[in-house]
Amino acid sequence: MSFDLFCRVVDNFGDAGVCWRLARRLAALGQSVRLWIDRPDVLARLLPALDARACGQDLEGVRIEPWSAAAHAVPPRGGVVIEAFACALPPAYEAAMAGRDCLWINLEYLSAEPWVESCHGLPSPQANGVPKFFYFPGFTPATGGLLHEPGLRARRDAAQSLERGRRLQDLTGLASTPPADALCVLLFCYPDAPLAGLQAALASQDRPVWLLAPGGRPHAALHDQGRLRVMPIPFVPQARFDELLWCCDLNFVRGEDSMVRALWAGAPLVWQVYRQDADAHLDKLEAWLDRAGWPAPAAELTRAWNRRDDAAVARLLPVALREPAWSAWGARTRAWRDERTAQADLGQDLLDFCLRRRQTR
Ligand code: TRH
Repeated sequence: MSFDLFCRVVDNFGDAGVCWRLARRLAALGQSVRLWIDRPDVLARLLPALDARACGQDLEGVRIEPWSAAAHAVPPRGGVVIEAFACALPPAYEAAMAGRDCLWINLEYLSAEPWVESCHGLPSPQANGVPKFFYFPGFTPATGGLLHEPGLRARRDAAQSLERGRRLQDLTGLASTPPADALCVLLFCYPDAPLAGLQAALASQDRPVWLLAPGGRPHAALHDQGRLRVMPIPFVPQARFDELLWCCDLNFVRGEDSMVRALWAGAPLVWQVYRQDADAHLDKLEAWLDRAGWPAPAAELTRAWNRRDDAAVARLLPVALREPAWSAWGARTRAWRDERTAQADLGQDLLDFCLRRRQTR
């Protein structure tokens, strides 16, 4: 099938990151895919081979086009148009869909909330008569699932059989490598995270701690202290982001895409949810924690991290890092990962969904 995937960047890297991952996945499943994006410059941070000023480029089996070119584009006859995160299609393109027998998918943001199951797959009748459906990613078989590429586990296991210091150096260009007994922590968070609390907690550890901060200078609250080393590292291409997670014992991640990838990595993770109006993100966080099933110190730490409570983070992180909480946190993360990877991945599930809709017409 032919897919046209439309993406507008609202903020940060997540919109581009999820759309690019889905586009690649559909292409890997043998589909013909065009990705229309309003901020190729943001995608180029994740995909350095992309020339953000080019008018159309083929990369990894996907045709990447600037949003502006969609005004004159013809929708694929009998194909699928994915409107990511309710981005609103270009009006001329939308008008042309009716005569081209298209299927229209509204791809929603990921949420662990239970209501997602009852909305996934619902039709959304349109004035122009084009069949449109809601498609919700999620954490249960009654949702659209999560993006998960075949062979990921084997790649992770192969990488982790190699010495960690070498892998880190190869990824980041760091001159030195962490001691074998170091706790390696990745820090990918929003600027308002409670970093003073993190600093206090990590500096109090009686073992070496390496805090890896991608993308430029870390916040002034973070500095070498005691056995803590703060290591600024480059922002790595998305294709190698998993490898960075696989190097770390604990991953602080934010938004949707890095959270899912940290789950696949299987090490304990702390998630900072993207803030929304009226604190709607806190409901999302609680629903996610319900499914995560963390031991209490890890769940409380995650809440404190999202409340931006420095004192609580300084108190709770050392508890979560101590036994028996630490082993329980790791075991539960791996169990949750294994449950979720047993489910069909979002790319395959979306393709099957579209094929079924085509057959029932
Ligand atoms: O950048 P984000 O905060 O994006 C957010 C969220 O997706 C949020 O839910 C959404 O509503 C908002 O944008 C508009 O977090 P996210 O989703 O984890 O995306 C980050 C991407 O950056 C992800 O694809 C991983 C990638 N990345 C790299 O490729 N290299 C790196 O070095 C790092 C740190 C991240």
